[in-house]
Amino acid sequence: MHRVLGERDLSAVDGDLARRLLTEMVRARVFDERAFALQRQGWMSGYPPFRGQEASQVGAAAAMTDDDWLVPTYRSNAAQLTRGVPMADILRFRRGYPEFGSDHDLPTLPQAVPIASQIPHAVGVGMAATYRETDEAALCYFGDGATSEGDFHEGLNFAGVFEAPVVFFCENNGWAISTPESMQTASDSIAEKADAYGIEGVRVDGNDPLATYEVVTEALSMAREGRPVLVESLTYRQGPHTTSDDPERYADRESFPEWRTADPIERFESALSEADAIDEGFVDGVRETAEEAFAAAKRDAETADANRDPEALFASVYETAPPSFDAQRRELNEWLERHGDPYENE
Ligand SMILES: Cc1ncc(C[n+]2csc(CCOP(=O)(O)OP(=O)(O)O)c2C)c(N)n1
Ligand SMILES: [Mg+2]
Repeated sequence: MHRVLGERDLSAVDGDLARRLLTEMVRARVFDERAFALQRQGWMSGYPPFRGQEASQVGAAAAMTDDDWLVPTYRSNAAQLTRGVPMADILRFRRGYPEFGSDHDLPTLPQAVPIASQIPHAVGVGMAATYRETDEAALCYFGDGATSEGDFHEGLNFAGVFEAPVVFFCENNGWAISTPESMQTASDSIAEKADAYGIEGVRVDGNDPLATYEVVTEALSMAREGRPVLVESLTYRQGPHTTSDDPERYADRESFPEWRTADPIERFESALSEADAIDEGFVDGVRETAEEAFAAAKRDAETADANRDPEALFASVYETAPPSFDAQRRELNEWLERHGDPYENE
């Protein structure tokens, strides 16, 4: 298990990096709290909170270079924010807009909702980078539950055979909705599954942002040399699966070790404070700025309501669309003509 906090003298750690990671984690936490509250007010139909997974997501995303591809899931909002995806884009997406409508041109795929479907996509992105002889790599996020899907096995197998520059970043947050990790696999770890595909597997303390940063930095550089890596980031989903879930009915937090369920932001903040790497008001200052940014992003997302274009769903998918895709486009347009825009009368 790779760890930094509590095992290394933090005075040797790069202070700018540590402050950047803490800043991104706090910004992501504010986003998560505010988005959750907006869903409760009916502002969007559902929201999957990532509370507890900030160190895991931010540390890994911060390790990417500007040209690397982020391949996120519905829960990887903190990774997207760290990558530079505007808050308003994520809010618009959750309010029912296709993510393709975004202004940014960062190399990121849209959030995948069908479990593990993004894993073969990430391998395709990696293989394309190899064919084009670029130095790009893909960082693919997915959950512990995704490792039971065929797409996971097919993707890792392909990556191993074709030496694709991909880092498979499995956030093991203890649960796939109500299925505990103990029911997900009979293997001792998810990381060891890498052996079956001839690639490297590593476990990291996912509540330690410096550890996830170090592990993913090294994994991305191995991937660039044609050595894909499976990283298992051990973390914990502190909240419900989504705003429609009631974890009180199944979650037994006590059966997980304390380091796994501990809050990653409190833990990092106190470590940095002890190492004199941050001033007393540091986190409050970041919070305040993030609250303002969120309020502006919400206004932006609401302004976009007037410009909603369902056609945008079909943009950016194929250069030359197959007939089945055009048929889907016609079907949607006919449906809209008959029923109108379901959001229009909100
Ligand atoms: C192919 C597919 N099957 C089932 C679902 C329903 N579903 C949504 S989330 C989820 C659990 C996923 O758990 P995990 O991979 O651990 O990710 P986490 O939600 O914990 O981040 C399931 C089964 C789905 N979205 N896609
Ligand atoms: Mg999970």
